[in-house]
Amino acid sequence: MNEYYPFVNEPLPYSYNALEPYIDAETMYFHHNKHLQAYIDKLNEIMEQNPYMQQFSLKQLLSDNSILPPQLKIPIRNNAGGVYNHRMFFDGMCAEQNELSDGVLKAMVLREFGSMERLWEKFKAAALSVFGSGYAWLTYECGRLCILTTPNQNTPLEGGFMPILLVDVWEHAYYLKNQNRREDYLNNYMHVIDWEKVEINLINAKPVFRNNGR
Ligand code: MN3
Repeated sequence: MNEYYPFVNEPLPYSYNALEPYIDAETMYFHHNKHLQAYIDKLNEIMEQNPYMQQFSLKQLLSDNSILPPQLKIPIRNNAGGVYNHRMFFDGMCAEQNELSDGVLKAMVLREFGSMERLWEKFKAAALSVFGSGYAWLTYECGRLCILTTPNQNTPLEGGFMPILLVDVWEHAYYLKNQNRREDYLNNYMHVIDWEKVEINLINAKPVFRNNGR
């Protein structure tokens, strides 16, 4: 995926109806083709008007807001966040149910949560606890897995946490199929998590800047 301006909305790695019956084609189409596209268009517009920003990657824009002029801190957080979060969300799902196989991630989950079921319970509880629009995340930081939530399009990157899994709990992610029933959506989402991708994200997790502002 292109990490630098100009950003492009690349096709999903599966068809719009691939995640049915868990997530419907209409939701996937609007989410990818309208919502993510709007964030990409707006981010490109900001970057076009502020050429100095074009040297930074998407992750860099989100990891250290001291590189951003004051008037761009919120627009970049919202729109670069909207691009980063949606790309990771769509990329982290797959049509073929897959279970986490033995490996580095499973070992960490068992050590820190006791079981996959316990991890999921805690992750789901976090996702249900988000007030309004936002995300629940599984992140990696300093050798530990950590579940956290963010409002709006904020990312854990600005806190130095490296995301490996996220779920979008904005209502647009589920309203067409589940209306206000966020828990139904989460129970469906569980079936389309691409655990192989989550493990790859863990293996590749490293700070964007050497000090990461700390
Ligand atoms: Mn969304």
